[in-house]
Amino acid sequence: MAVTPTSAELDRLRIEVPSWAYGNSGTRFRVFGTPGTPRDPFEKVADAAQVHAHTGLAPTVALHIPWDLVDDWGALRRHAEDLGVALGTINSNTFQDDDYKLGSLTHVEPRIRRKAIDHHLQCIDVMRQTGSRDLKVWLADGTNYPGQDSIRERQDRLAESLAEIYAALDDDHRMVLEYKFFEPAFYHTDIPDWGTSYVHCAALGEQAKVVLDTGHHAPGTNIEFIVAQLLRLGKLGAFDFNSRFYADDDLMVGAADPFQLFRIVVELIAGGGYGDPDVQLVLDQCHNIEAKVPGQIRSVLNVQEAVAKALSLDTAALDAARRAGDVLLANEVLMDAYATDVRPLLAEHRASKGLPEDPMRAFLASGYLERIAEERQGGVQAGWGA
Ligand code: AOS
Ligand code: ZN
Ligand code: ZN
Repeated sequence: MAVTPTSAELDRLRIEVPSWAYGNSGTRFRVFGTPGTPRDPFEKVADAAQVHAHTGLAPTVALHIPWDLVDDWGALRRHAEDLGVALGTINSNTFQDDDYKLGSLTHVEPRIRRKAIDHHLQCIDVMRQTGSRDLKVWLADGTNYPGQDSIRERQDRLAESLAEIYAALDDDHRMVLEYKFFEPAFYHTDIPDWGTSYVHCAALGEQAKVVLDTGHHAPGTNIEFIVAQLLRLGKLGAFDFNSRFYADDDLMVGAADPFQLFRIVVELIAGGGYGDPDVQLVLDQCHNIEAKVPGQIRSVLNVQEAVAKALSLDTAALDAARRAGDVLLANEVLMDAYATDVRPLLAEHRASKGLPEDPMRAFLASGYLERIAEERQGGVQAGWGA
């Protein structure tokens, strides 16, 4: 009872990959090195380009300031273009400086807020040089203890700081505001949920949208509901895809719960967000123990599989079952789509585009990993804990 997705439908998938996924990362216990780790942003972009070359799915690379600071943005941009990709979202960072221990855009001291705002203005300047559309703001701001600071005043300061940054955006820029329910703050977080992000985005204006990171909710949260709601409101700006078992695990998307990923994509399609450039799909992952480039290839393929399954949904049959109040049939129609083995279809689709039928095997056979292990010595950490 499933339908077959068309090639044109499959072709609408675009996934942005994060520069930090190619650097070494780890936990607070240990950062394991990987042979061939990039030593600079140019090498990170080169690794990202391998993902696109083998899958045809990842044409842009998200950058992180200051982790990816370079002297010559034009050179990085040309380097990306020469390798067949483009520079994407610019991520700010106000969480790795002693000044930000008690907050950044929400900090009680005007001097620290000024510094955090200026950092975002610097990011906007970088966007002008990289040709990026989106400024992604994720804040570690929050408190650890009841009474530590005024929750309400922090919201007011946040609104004021965001307004100043928003006012500096060019007309073709967007601010995408990410929420996270806890960590590193453990008592309260200043943007803990989609509602708070939405409230600030709505106050800022049309160019501000919410970022939904799939690892940033309490266990058991119905994420597809949030997707449906934000799409209804025209405020879903981007996804950070990853998967989690416990907290913000940043594991490969689709690894922990492929059924949840499918359900999210079903709502994305139903709400008109699939293939809409205004709803940017981005990976936000850290490959702690697996090789980075294959980890990214696996991730984009997992998203592609979820999309192909969701596109296999017989929406006419589902609609009829819903109208008839046939609970069991509606559920069966949905599960039929999920149970569809889309791998042969995707292999055929790739071949028709001149791509390898099995991108993972093709990449592993290409010798790229061996080459970078030889050429690159002393690669860098992704930035976490750096
Ligand atoms: C942090 O938990 C978030 O997921 C952010 O998206 C963060 O900006 C990203 O992980 C890299 O800095
Ligand atoms: Zn994220
Ligand atoms: Zn996160």
